[in-house]
Amino acid sequence: MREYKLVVLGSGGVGKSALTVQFVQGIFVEKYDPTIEDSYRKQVEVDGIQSMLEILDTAGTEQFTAMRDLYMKNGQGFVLVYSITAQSTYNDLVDLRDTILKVKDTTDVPMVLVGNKCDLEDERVVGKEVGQTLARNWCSTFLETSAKLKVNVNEIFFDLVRQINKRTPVNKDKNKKRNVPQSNTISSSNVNNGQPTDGNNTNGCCVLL
Ligand SMILES: Nc1nc2c(ncn2[C@@H]2O[C@H](COP(=O)(O)OP(=O)(O)OP(=O)(O)O)[C@@H](O)[C@H]2O)c(=O)[nH]1
Ligand SMILES: [Mg+2]
Repeated sequence: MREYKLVVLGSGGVGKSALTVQFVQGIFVEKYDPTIEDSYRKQVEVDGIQSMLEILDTAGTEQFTAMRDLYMKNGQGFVLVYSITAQSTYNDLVDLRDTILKVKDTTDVPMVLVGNKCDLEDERVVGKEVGQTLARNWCSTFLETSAKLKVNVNEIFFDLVRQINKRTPVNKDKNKKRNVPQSNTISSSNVNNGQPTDGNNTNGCCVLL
C-alpha cells in the first residue's frame, strides 16, 4: 500500500490538532493543549486506491520548532493552517512556506492552504478572498474549514493525496520490475524534478472553496 507523509503546520492555537484528530478519530477536541509533536496513521480509500496516511501534527509554539527542518525534508505534502479569527496566524504562513521550499529545494510542493475556524464568522478578521488570493499566488489549494463542525476536514487530506499522486503517479508494474539498489529507494518518493507531469501543474492549480 502506498504511504503518504503529510505534515500539518501553522501558528499555535489555529486548530492543527483539532483538524487532525477530527479527521483521524472523528471527534472535536474542545480543550487547548499545545502540541509538542504527535503522529497519526490512517488508512483511507482515495479514488479507489487504499492509501496509508502518516500525519505529523506539529507544534505551533516557537519553543518546539527545532525538528522543523527534518520533518519538512521528509514530508511529501503540507497542510498550512491559519485561523480566520487571527490575522497574525495568516501572516506567519508566508515565512513558513518559504522555509518549506528552501528545505525541499523546489517550488513544486503539494500544499493546501487552510483557513480554519470558519464556524466563528462573528470573529472573522481574515476575509475569504484574502485566503484565495494567497493560494492563487502559491498555486495551491485553498479551503476554509471548521474542525468543530467537521467542514471540509476530509477534503484537506484527500486533496493532498491527489496532489501527490498527480506528481508521482503510482506505477505498480514499473516498481516490480525495477532492480534498483536499496540506497535509491529512500529518495525515490520525493523525486519530482524533471518529470513530465510538472507541465500539468498549472492546470492543477485549482482553488477549492
Ligand atoms: N470554534 C472553533 N474552535 C476550534 C476549531 N479548531 C480548533 N479550535 C479550538 O482552538 C483551540 C486550539 O486548537 P488546537 O487544535 O489545539 O490548536 P493547534 O494549532 O494544534 O495549537 P498548537 O498545538 O499549540 O500549535 C482549541 O481550544 C480548539 O478546540 C474550529 O474549527 N472552530
Ligand atoms: Mg496542536
